[in-house]
Amino acid sequence: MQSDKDSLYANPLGEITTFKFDDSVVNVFPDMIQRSVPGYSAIISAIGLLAGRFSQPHSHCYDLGCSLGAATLAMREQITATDCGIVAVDNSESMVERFKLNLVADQSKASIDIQCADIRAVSIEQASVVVLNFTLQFVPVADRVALLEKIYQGMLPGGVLILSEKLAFEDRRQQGLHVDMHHHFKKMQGYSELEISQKRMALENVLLAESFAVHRHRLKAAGFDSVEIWFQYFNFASMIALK
Ligand code: GEK
Repeated sequence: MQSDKDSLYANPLGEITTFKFDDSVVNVFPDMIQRSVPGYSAIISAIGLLAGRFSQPHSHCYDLGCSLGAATLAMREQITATDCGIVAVDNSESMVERFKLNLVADQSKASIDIQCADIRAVSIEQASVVVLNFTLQFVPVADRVALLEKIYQGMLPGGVLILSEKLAFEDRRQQGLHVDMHHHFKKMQGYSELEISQKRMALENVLLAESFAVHRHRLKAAGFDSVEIWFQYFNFASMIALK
């Protein structure tokens, strides 16, 4: 996907305002997420492969917090089940408008329905695949269990939830190490110390990371009895929860 280079935090900002998924972010988003989330491309490709395996005939696949639709497009390429459509949801109007503008029809079997809505308010029905790719971390902690319960209730037996998140670590040394290594990763991707620290401030209280133990406990409480991490690169991980 084409993208401008992310330089939103390159110059000293007098006041750091809270991070928002607005037009300025949308313009640089593919570059930003690629250079900020270790393993992002590998996760996107694997989401496609998982959708190929888990999508069921006469079902829906959901991409919740779809941004510009990278996971949706990866799923569309791999879904072969009949009457299996993708529902892509994001509450940023800027994201949804750009995704609709970029979306071109192709020969794929799966249809794509893009909705501008809060994922806490959408209904989940007949779901064979549900993707929360770095989205739950932006949902208030108090609302997370209800959202996961709703997803579980709306899923078909044999369905999969793919949950990717920035992780926090209960062990202080592990937390320090992973934060530090992510910082080095971003430097290697060309971000300056100033960009890294201003972005960190903008995300404070917006991106709320939790430990794998907390995620697993909550997923199990929501009904998923089988939960594992299938991918991890420093403090960025992707989990699979099976119904
Ligand atoms: C990808 N999944 O490229 N309802 C709907 N959307 C929301 C909500 C909410 N309550 N909260 C946040 N979002 C994508 C990347 S980005 C991750 C996901 C990142 C949306 C928000 O508008 C943004 O587009 C997305 O979740 C998070 O695979 O930027 O680190």
